[in-house]
Amino acid sequence: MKIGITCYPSVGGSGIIATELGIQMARRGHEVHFITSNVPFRLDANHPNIYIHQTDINDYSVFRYPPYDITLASKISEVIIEYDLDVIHMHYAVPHAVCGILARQMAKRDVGIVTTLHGTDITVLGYDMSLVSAIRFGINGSDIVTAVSESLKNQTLSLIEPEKEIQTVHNFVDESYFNMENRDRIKSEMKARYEIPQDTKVLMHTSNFRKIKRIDDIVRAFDGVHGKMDSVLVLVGDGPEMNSVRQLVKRLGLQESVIFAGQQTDVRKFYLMSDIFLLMSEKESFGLALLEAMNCGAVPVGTVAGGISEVIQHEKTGYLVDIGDYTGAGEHIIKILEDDALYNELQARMLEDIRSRFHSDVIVSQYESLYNQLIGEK
Ligand code: GMT
Repeated sequence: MKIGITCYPSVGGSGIIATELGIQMARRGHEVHFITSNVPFRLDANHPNIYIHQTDINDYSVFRYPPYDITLASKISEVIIEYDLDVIHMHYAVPHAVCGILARQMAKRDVGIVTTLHGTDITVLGYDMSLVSAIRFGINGSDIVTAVSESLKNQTLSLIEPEKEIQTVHNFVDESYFNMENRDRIKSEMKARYEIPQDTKVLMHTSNFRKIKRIDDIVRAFDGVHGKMDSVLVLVGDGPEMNSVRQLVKRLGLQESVIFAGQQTDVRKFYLMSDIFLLMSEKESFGLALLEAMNCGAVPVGTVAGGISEVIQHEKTGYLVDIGDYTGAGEHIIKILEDDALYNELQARMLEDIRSRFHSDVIVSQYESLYNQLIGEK
């Protein structure tokens, strides 16, 4: 099969899933064309069967805004024709599904369009009335639409009211990279690097520090834990809330115990160092970082928001609390960290659960059969 993929190439989970899916499809022998504004993060150039087509978004002085969507649609249409693509997979309803539909019209080719909804395109943009028609158009005009969780699917149906059926295809983890190999050694090296005593417990969070991530709640949950046990909080990433998080850490007198590690290219080492991974978001369609951290051995504590409760099975593979319940989160963490037997049971069950529900082979095969279904219909 010849597959085109368009996504936001930045650090976010949607770009990571799109990239990893492309790599896995290429490994299965398909020809994969990334059509993006930049080389996707986590895509190194050495994959046979992978082609990268970069769009140059020119900033002409006559335009107030550079025409990203039109330029991209034009590039996708060129690649459809030049490489005779069978399927294009668009990640995000707006703008990418809309670009895909436009590209197919420009190319005048019978290329199938699969669109995957990742969250922000629905849970944030879906409330913007100026975009609802475009989102609905992108969904209805695609041949197959998937959402990364049941929760996102249901939110899309009620907010956007599309005519198209939406199928849930969960995200997956790249287990060849995010796994527990050398956990003890790397944990000890990382602790030495950050001057954390070897017996100190490590809590961790990583994200793009947007308001919806409620990182203040993570700091407050940590405050509760730190008062009772020897622990540090490691925050990886950067974003708009960074200053206010730093101020809260100062106000609570936690400067010595909170490590701001900033943006990192190798987040795996941080997962391996961590005992607990926290995700306290108020909106979260899935929470890919949870899967990555869990497969590296960190036990998760999260809120019930969106798809988080599809990833964590409460009391079986981690713990869930209501949005804003940092006290409850802190109490769960203390309980887990004080009881080695409970910790080990949770860890074993979560690894087993990821293997059965979120294994890359299982999910990549689901996408592959969707592509095949479209080709069969041509
Ligand atoms: O979480 C973010 O802010 C990044 C965003 C993105 O578009 O990359 O992530 C979304 O897609 C990920 C991959 O499907 C999901 O794991 C995240 O939960 C989702 N983010 C939100 O719904 C806020």
